[in-house]
Amino acid sequence: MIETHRHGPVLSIQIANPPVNALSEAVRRGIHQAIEAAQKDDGVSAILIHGGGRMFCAGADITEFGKPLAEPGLSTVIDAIEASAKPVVAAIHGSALGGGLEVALGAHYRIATASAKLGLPEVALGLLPGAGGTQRLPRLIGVSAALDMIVSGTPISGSKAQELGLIDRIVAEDDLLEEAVAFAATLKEPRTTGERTVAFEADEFDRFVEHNGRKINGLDAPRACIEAVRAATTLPLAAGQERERALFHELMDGAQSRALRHAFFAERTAAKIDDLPKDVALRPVGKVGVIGAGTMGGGISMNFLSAGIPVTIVEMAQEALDRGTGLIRQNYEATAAKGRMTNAQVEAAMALLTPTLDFDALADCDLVIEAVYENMDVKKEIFARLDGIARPGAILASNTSYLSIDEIAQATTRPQDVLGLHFFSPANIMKLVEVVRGAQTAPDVLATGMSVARKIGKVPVVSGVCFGFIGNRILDPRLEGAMDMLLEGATPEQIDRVSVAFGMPMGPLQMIDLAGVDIGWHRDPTRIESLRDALNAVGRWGQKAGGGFYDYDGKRRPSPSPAANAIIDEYRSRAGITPRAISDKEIMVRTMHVMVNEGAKILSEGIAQRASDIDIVWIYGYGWPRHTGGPMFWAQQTGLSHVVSALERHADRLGDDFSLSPRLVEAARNGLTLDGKQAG
Ligand code: 3H9
Repeated sequence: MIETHRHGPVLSIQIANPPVNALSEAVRRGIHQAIEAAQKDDGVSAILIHGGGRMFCAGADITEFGKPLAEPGLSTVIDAIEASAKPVVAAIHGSALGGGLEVALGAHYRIATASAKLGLPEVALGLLPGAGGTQRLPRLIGVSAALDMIVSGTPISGSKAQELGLIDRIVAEDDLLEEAVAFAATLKEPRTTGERTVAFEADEFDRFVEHNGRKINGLDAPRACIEAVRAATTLPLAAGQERERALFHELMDGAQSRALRHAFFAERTAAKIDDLPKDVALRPVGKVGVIGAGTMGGGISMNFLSAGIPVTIVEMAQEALDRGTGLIRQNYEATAAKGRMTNAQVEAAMALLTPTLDFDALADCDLVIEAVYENMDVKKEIFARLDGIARPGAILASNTSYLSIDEIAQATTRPQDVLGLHFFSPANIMKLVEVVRGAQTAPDVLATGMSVARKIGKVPVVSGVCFGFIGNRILDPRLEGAMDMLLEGATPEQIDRVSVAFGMPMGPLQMIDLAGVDIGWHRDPTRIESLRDALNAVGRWGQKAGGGFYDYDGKRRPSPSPAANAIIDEYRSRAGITPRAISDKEIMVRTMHVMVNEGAKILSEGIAQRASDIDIVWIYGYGWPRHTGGPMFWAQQTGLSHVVSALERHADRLGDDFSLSPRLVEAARNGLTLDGKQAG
């Protein structure tokens, strides 16, 4: 776990714990012993700490969290580094994250490559840097810069770190070790960060909170991070660290951190397909075709262009093609205007795009993604045509949100090459891709679908075939519950408020307004068979039309709509329903608990591989609050028996189609998880 070498008077300590050099027990012990031994070795004048493999160190070993701590703790190790009578240099390449950066902060000098990533991402796990990071970082770079790094959790580059005073020298990666040894050999004295005091302005904390209030509202960890940094300004190191430790343990025991740690591992587990051999060879994807230059097709194309993969985009009419291409450019230019892309990068991305009306231009693509509107006949026709021209071995994907990949695959002579790649809107931004596995999808096609999605920066989750796959299948009972409650007497604001208070970015009705009330509408204003029909008939199609369940101003901000409420009232009385008061509790059950029930059904049908995959779908595709861990984790934490009894209590209002999932009931009764394991 630790390798030590002598380079003349310099002792190098290499962390060798692949893949990420996490600071597990053996690593901590190894560093500690090496530092102690070096103190007694007269031949050693300085010490160098660096990481083997692709990075310095990704921090504490997260798999050890929740277990009793084995000595020495990380703080003990880092305090020993700082207390070393011989100068200690940290040489950083790749990433120095969390406890990894804290080790470097304990060192007396820091050298890094320009592209190294230095960060304290603990906040993303619902924690704070618990091994001195909140105390030493502000002593080095000041309060505001330290708060930025600690509260956002976003890493900075080596170059930026040098500007801030966190890094002493920048060195090319190939020369890192050699230069660090040479530098260490010149050092005479240690230089301890802990002895410094923090310079800050009286209103720095208030300004930070004011500026970041919205982002950190309702979250435990950012608040604790700020409090810990504040302690650094008033207390000496040891006392500050004590405060930091107390806050760290409070967070670690809290529900939010448990949920965020679950989400971290859930995301990585989602990449694994249980019944696929690990060594399945991937198909090469060097060129991508996209059919349809609408909002979805354009957004999907952008992901590939941004990753440097050429895209041929096909439309039926020149006007639609021009509009789609124009929108792609406009999106890129907006990103450049915000400083998140250079103009040269915009041009480089656009240069990879080939817009065409010629379907045959897809002949040399390795992957073709169909992104036209949801109509099975249209999709079948496209796939049959594609079958005639795509090169053998090309992967044929549909971006359908609901329709059967198996039926689409049957329109080709090569169903083994067909799968679903379901992107979420806006497709250039939302990170989720449901990779839909048809009955005949070949293992290498599935594995390539997952790999390509990751290559373009997405979080892929495998789904089996069912109406709506994982995400939309679970969405349906949620939307149905919301619509039914409107008819029974709740207002849109009341229903949505419950979801927003829970932490969702918007409620179910705001979501319908965003997606378009008219999605799937028959377009006959005289045929009014549902509340949606009633709104559509008068042009209340949602945000894009300035009104749906809500009214929207020019900035698309919602306000309660007297017009919509009148339509709801009228529809209700026509349906002969007497309005009643509906409690927030009932809204919770009919918009949230019903999702859990549907999720359990999906699990027993084998549509989702595991409960945590469903969590990832909802966190990345629909904005489910990450700090609750996703719907299935949340249900487990709430208590499955509580979920079951709440659903049972409201069963007579959940519609004739509702049934309790036997898997859910059984798990609740036997104290199991939704994956059928013993609940811990
Ligand atoms: C901390 O440091 C607390 C301290 O302040 C105080 C303590 C007292 N531990 O992401 P990848 C695994 S909190 C254990 O696919 P990449 C990961 O699960 C920590 N395991 O690779 C995966 O396993 P598997 C603060 C870890 O190249 C494998 O390594 N640090 C850890 O895309 C590869 O990971 C963080 O929050 C860990 N710390 O990304 C950093 N990290 O193959 C968390 C990773 O079995 N890590 N694994 O699925 C990351 O952000 C990314 O992993 C990293 C590499 C950017 C490093």
